[in-house]
Amino acid sequence: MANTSISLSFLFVSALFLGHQVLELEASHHIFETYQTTPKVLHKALVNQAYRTGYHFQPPKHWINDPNGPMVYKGIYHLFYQYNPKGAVWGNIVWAHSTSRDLVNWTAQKQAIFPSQQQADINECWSGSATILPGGKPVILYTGVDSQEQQVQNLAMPKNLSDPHLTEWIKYPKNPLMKATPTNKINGSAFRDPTTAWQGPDNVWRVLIGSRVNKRGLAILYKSKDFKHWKLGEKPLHSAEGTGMWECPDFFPVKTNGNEGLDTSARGENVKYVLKNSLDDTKHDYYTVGTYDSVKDKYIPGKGMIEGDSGLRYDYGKFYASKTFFDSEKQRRVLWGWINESSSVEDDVQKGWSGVQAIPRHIWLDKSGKQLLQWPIKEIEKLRGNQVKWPSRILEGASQLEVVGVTAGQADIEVGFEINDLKNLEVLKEKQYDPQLLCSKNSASEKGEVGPFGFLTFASNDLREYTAVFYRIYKHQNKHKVLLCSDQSRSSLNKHNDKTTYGAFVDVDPANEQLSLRSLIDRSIVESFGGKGKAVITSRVYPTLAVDDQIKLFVFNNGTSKVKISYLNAWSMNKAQIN
Ligand code: DQQ
Repeated sequence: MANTSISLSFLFVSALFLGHQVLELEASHHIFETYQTTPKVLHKALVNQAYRTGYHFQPPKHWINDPNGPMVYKGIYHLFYQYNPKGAVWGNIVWAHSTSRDLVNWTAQKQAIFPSQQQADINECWSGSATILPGGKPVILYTGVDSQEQQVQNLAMPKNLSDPHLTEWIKYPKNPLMKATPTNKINGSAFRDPTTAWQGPDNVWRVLIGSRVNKRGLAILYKSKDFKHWKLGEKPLHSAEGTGMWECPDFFPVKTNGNEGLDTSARGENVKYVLKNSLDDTKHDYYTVGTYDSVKDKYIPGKGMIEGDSGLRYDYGKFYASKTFFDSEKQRRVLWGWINESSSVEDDVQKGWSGVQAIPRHIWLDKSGKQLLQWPIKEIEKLRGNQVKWPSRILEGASQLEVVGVTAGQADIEVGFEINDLKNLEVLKEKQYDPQLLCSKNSASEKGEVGPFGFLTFASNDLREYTAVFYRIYKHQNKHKVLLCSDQSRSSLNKHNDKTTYGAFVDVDPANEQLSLRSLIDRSIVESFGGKGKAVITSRVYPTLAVDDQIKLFVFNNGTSKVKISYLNAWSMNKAQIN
């Protein structure tokens, strides 16, 4: 009997997959052949759907993934992104392009880079980065998939430098510039996503390409004097065993004092380096902070830095294939990342779209030197509309207060929590804990001592649906340990959504400082910034009851101890003009 049910379910699964013609491909995405073209009927009314975000970047329809080549040129911000012009699933990938004056409102431009060169990118045009050459001329290095399905690196240049929107791009006729050969030991199906290039003290350009050898992730180094002839470095800049394929590496200097950004080629005394890799196996972006020897071309992560999934992450929720750029207009480094979907492929096809870009974040080194801080770019605040402000008040144990007066489904909320009594904390006895696991075991509905307290976002009237973002404070090895969770377990009655609960430890001591929590809520997205940007969690949720004007927002405390709200500011967010 047991055997029969196993084989029946096996048959069912195979049929499902064959029905939709799913092909696996070593490029981090599935190909759903049947869905490569969205039926015409679905093209109608895609923009006004309830779940479409109001101020996150997204084209009117179809699939998007990685942000590519972000930069600022003559005062105009450029965002390119991986795009399927034909459907709401991954495939037919080109570089779509939009421009903006403020990183908030965007105008669509024509496709910038699309397959055209047989030996270089005839199959697809994958991720890459922009570099501003001396004299201010931008160029792009990107991965092409050639006629042999090999990943190669190519160069594209703007056609007309006097056009600040850089609408037309021409490809270097001698592409590809870097490729796998019988002698260089590079695996042409694991060789992609060039970084922004930087110049060393010898004025030679360097660039990194993501790769792997078996389970070891690699950042392959190439060097060039003229940006056209590239030579493979003697060794990768860095590698780490057990991390798998490194996609979309990003390597940049950060100041050890202050939140100003640095040009990617900057060097100096008060500078550390960040290496970020996107792990194809787990779809997480992790980073280390370390030092870079620009003569030996070696990156060394700082003491205690952990490589891989359990290391530091930009975001502990849905956020992948990210990329930073130096914003020379505002002297800051800005981070872009792709928020991948939690809906099923069938739902994506129905909606007619999939994926958005996270709100760009200002990113800099914390004064501890041990981690980065992130904060939504200041410009997003110009979308703030109606404001609600609470005087300081006590949030009793087992209570919840509704935040009335803002559009709960499209809002920006920030609260400061003070905890005066830290005597009765729950104790964590093991040496180490996985924060995500801890959050899934102790969801928002599990009563605690100090916490869970935080927000119930996308809450339905009857609280059958909500996405809870909350803190819970523990004692661990005689220290206070602050856990930030985003609990999706009750986010939707739709069984087909990914409702993984996320978690992160936040390096703050509630005995000495307030615990701040800011969430950007946008129709199906919650981006939450804990500890003033020390830990960030992004969630994508598709409620069935908490939709449009049925969405409610609460501040809640499900712990025994009371918590003081020292401030609460919330705003309704206006819609941005996007594409
Ligand atoms: N997406 C691109 C690749 C990259 C992956 C293809 C990461 O270049 O490695 O769309 O999401």
